[in-house]
Amino acid sequence: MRHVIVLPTYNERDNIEIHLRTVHDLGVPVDVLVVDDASPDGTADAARRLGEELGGISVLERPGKNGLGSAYRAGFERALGDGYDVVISMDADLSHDPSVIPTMLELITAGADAVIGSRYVPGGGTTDWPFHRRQLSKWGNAYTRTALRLSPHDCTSGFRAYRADALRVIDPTSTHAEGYAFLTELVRRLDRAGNTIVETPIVFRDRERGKSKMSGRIVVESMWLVTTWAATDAAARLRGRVSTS
Ligand SMILES: Nc1nc2c(ncn2[C@@H]2O[C@H](COP(=O)(O)OP(=O)(O)OP(=O)(O)O)[C@@H](O)[C@H]2O)c(=O)[nH]1
Ligand SMILES: [Mg+2]
Repeated sequence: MRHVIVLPTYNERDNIEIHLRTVHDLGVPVDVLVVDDASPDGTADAARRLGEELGGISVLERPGKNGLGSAYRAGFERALGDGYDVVISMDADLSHDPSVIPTMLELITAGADAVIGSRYVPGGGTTDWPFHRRQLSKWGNAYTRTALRLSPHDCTSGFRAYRADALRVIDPTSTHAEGYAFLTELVRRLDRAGNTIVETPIVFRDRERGKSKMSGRIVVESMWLVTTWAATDAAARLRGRVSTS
């Protein structure tokens, strides 16, 4: 089985080296595809230098900042085109602990189509986040789960592993979301396509270095898209169909 981590980055120079070294030191055979949006702080160059030293690291550079959803679409397209069997996604700001990766891969081997690193199952959580961020994430997830009738408790976690064949069927390149709503869009599509989605607990740490790219605009996008999808689902149910659009 060939594994790859798709790692979107924007101005993560202070985090990327420690992240890539930690992944390398895990001793798990996994490549890394850094998807960088021309970070002005030189993140892409730092990743390339580490690639020369450690191997197994490639950098997909895009001309400018185009959003997390778009970075994932480009990274997943490249990873699927390159023939990997398992695609892992995670943030590059050290919020996601790479030591969970072996558990995720074991769960895929045991039959899961997708594994979500979840903050909202027993053993999971968040540390250091200010009160308002914790509430936003917790209630945003509760709304998403209820409105879309999804079983996972954490639909916006970016730390995941996917069986490549499951991703191919739902075609991530045809998604639309600009921000982290992309993650909900994928869970919804995976669920509607009948995939087995399991959760494994993660403790999410707030970033210590670099700036957050979270914005009011992408929060509004997420709420708007979830509401729109819920309405589409309700209309489809009335017609006796399953909606994935
Ligand atoms: N290529 C690319 N990466 C991005 C973009 N926006 C965010 N990222 C990266 O995506 C990962 C997750 O970002 P987010 O969690 O949405 O934002 P964040 O800046 O980490 O903010 P916090 O939620 O406060 O941690 C990080 O590695 C970011 O550097 C973007 O527009 N393009
Ligand atoms: Mg982050």
